[in-house]
Amino acid sequence: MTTAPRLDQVFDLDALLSDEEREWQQRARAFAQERILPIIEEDFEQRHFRSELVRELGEQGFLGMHLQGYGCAGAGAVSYGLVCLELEAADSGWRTFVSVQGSLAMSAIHKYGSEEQKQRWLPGMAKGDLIGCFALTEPQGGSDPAAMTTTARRDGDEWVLDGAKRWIGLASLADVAVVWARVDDPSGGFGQGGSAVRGFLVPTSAAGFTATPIDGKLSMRASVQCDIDLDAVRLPADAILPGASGLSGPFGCLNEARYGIVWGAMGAARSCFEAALARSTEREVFGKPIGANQLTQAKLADMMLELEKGILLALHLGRLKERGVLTPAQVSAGKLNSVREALEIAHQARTILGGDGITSAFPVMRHAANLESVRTYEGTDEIHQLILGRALTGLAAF
Ligand code: TGC
Repeated sequence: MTTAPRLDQVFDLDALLSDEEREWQQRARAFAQERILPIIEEDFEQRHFRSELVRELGEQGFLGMHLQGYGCAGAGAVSYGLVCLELEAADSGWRTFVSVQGSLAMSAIHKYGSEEQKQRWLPGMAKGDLIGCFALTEPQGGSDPAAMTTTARRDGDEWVLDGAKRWIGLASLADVAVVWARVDDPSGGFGQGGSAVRGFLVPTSAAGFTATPIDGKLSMRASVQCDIDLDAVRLPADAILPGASGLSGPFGCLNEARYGIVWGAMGAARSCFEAALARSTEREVFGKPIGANQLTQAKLADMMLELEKGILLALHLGRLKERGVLTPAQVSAGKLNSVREALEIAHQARTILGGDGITSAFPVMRHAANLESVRTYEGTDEIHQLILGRALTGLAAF
């Protein structure tokens, strides 16, 4: 019997990484294996978010790690992607935490905040002492933020926010919410006239702010997503993010989070593939290991190809991002491909595991269930197909 090459030797990804990138990956892999994997099945079963791990993520340097200054690590895009991959190999919920905190909430403050806002929030968020959330999606749906109904109006020296948000990760645990709201007050100090979507930093202790965890989730059970109610929340004049006006503000942050998913979903896929591969040599049916069957080998080969191609695409996009030339349409291509293929790999892995594949003895159903959320948030498959369709034809179909 010939010795099988290690999975990571087939396309030799390691050879394409720098020492620093490999170090970040190893650090994240060790964290995932030592701190998340031993407890994740129980947390998923019990619907428990283990908040004590947040500061540990900060100590590892993972929170806002792609940002410069303010206590952030200033790492490259590929290093950040590799950390996302390793965390999501354990559970999508923990990669989601790092995405919401770093790519969404911290990125919004870093990109669009005043110096005072950055100093106030970012160092504590990088350490994991403070948690942020990003409130864009509303109850009527997440695909069309332009239909936003949450409003912010000026009342003397204050802003008053009214509205509702849904599916907001971490909101009930957060210290600060980045809330996107429609400002329909030409005299509101912008000199622009008309209405514009603007971002506000809302301390979650503010009167009128309520976050309620959403029950009944069969996916992402080890993380928290919430409804938010904003009932005449009063904020000081300087709560507005000065650097963002219009939907390009929140979309600029979504680009960051979607990029993390391009890598992260491949981590979930890798775990499913590894479980199926190991099982294929251990379990015997019809007097031989199931991996000795041609149909099983065909499945394994196709899973490996999509996994490795997905990782290479993520790496390519990461290199473009580091050069500052990554476009939103390219991010859409990556998000669409990674999550779609990760789900297919999870489903194929389940078939190789047979009936045992539906139990928590293997991580596959948990990953498959989580990936249904990942497929939906940060732009559904259909939204990313339409973004690509527009890029190809020049015609918007939404
Ligand atoms: P349109 O409304 O015409 O454009 C508005 C402005 O935004 C600009 N823009 C972008 N800028 C940067 N990056 C991008 N990816 C951008 N996409 C659009 C655009 O150029 C325009 O700028 P300006 O200066 O001309 O005003 O929007 P559109 O027609 O370009 O886009 C339509 C569509 C459908 C593609 C867009 O609405 C879309 O991407 N929809 C999906 C939104 C989405 O992903 N929602 C899910 C959010 S996930 C979430 O909220 C949960 S957070 C995670 C958690 O808490 O767990």
